[in-house]
Amino acid sequence: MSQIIEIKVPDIGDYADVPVIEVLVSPGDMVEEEQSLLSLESDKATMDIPSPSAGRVKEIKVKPGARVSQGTVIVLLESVAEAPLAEHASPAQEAATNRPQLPVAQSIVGAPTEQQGASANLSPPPRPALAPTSAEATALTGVASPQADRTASHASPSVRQFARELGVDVQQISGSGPKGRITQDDVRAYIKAALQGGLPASGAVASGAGGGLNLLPWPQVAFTKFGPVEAKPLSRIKKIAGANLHRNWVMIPHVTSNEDADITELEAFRVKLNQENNKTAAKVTMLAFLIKASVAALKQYPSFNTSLDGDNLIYKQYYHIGFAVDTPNGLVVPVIRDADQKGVQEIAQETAELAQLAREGKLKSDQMQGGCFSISSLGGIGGTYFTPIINAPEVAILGVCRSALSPVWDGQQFMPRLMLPLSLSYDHRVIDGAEAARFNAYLAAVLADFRRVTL
Ligand code: CAO
Repeated sequence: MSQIIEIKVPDIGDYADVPVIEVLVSPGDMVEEEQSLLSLESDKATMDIPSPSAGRVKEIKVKPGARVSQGTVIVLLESVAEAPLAEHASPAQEAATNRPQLPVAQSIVGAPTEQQGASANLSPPPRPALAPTSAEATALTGVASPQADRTASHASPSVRQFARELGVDVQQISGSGPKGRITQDDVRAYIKAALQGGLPASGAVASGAGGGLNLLPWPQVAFTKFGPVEAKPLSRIKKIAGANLHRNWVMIPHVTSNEDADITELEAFRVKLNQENNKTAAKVTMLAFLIKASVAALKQYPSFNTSLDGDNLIYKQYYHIGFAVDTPNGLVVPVIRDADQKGVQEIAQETAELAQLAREGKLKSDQMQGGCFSISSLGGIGGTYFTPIINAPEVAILGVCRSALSPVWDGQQFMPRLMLPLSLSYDHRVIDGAEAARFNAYLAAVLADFRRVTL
């Protein structure tokens, strides 16, 4: 005997008028008890509404975009208790049936978040919402995807629809909007990266094939619960630099190799030069020597002066060196063009001018383009070693910290030597560890005896 059941939105806590963002079943579908029927998304949480019993979907009463509250009728279900689901269900339905019904609290580990807090009040417990059904994931990849480790993504219905139209799994996208919300630009950036070969097919993650990051959503913390706070927007430079740094950190397999260069003689020479210089000449800086020494090392080890382009390595025959400048608005990297054709004094003059323009926010975009290799010098500030992030599409970056007098064994005794800590981060897809150690050793040798630059 079959009967028609009106399925209504259950108690969803304090939420009302919550938008339906996805209807997960169609009329005629067989569903099992607890199978998700549709997804709702409030500004705090996403949740799936499960079917209270097994049966066949007779009619769907809501469409994506409709707003529902507790008690709204969403589906008419013909209960067919005796119907053997396995015989009736299509493969897609089976896959959808396999969609895990974990409460969010179970699917997210780590510190509790607002999202978890919100979810915890919901009854029935919300699902790891809005993951595409297994059927969708299968369609994308051809591989059925266990989703027990999937977590909720935040995106508006229009962004979800946009992503669906393009065949993108929003679960794979990191949101850059408020509270980690996924924007249309995030979807576009994801597709762009995927097209450039930087990302795996979206299903590879779900299928456990080893690609992608499959990260938990960003923790949503109500900081005001813990004390007074003030929200300030990130500067434009920070936003742009942050997105670039993030991409570079995630997409490039970094290794950092450290070395100490004995700059005792070089520093004495630098000080002497500055004493001799007339007042109009720019101060000769350690940075200018480092740029010149880096050019010598790039010439000696040309694989450091390359960029990856698919399966090709582009070897550059020019030497444009970028240097990081710390400005009130964030980090920028102006570029000294043709550093191989310039003297240390000229490089010092140019770095000073570019750094000044950077601090005044007056750098033109062409003054930040075309770099082959970058130097990030924290020497004037302090530190010993650090891990600079490679400035893609370059393949290496040199981090420099503060030089310090150290006791160095000369074979007979310890001598006080001025040692400069160097940290070379390199793209391990392009450069091997031994090559990096050789590059560093060569660079240190040039800095120890700057006459080697002429070789
Ligand atoms: N060890 C010891 N002292 C150093 C040094 C080093 N490696 N490098 C510079 N100094 C000293 C200089 O001798 C100078 O001292 P005096 O004022 O007594 O002459 C002082 O530090 C300032 O140095 P500088 O005027 O030569 O400037 P700089 O070349 O060190 O720095 C610039 C220029 C643009 C690199 C710097 O201003 C800057 O912005 N650095 C920060 C870069 C950054 O943020 N990197 C992190 C990016 S994250 O990867």
